[in-house]
Amino acid sequence: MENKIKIVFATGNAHKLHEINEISKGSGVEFILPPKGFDPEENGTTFEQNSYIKAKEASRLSKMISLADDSGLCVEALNGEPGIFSARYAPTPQARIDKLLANLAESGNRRAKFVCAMTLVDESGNILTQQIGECHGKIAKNQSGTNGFGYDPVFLIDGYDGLTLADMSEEQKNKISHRFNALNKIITYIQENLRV
Ligand code: ITT
Repeated sequence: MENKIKIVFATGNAHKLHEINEISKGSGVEFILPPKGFDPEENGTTFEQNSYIKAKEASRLSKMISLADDSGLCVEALNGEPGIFSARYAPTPQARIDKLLANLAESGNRRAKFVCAMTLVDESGNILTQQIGECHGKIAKNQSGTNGFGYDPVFLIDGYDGLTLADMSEEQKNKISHRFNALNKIITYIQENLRV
């Protein structure tokens, strides 16, 4: 029986937890939800700061090694918006997509990237490592696909022939996403330093 290391994943977003447990399958690491009462104020000004705030709060509550993911969509023609405000851009996932498409309606430049900043802290909240993952593409004119979450139905990833992330299977997305790129580096750190 594999002896897994358990790490708290500091999130209230079940989609993220599902994706990171899929990406890390077979690595010897299992991510679990934070204790009840986890509700940090994300008042940082960068993805890195907000991921640290979340990881630190999870370790304070759990007294365990904790990882957080702060992520979002940065659109060139909107000066990087919605960025760290991606989850708060409008009240519902569909309203956020509608607002994004409306704000880009007149723009000839639809380039965008997803960014994921991950911070791993020890049981006392000290930073062990911080890693960034990105994936690049552009915003579709119309939404397509039902997989994934958030802005996936309007994100056309470079090199995948007009497919949005929501058109792709979960397995495909999890091999190329910003979250995959950040988590891979975190897993390597854990395997090299925390004796999985
Ligand atoms: P936690 O803070 O509790 O982890 P959250 O959803 O509020 O959950 P963030 O503050 O990091 O997380 O905001 C991330 C938002 O960025 C997310 O709600 C989506 O709108 C968007 N996003 C991030 N990763 C995404 C992905 O893989 N696909 C689509 N949208 C994504």
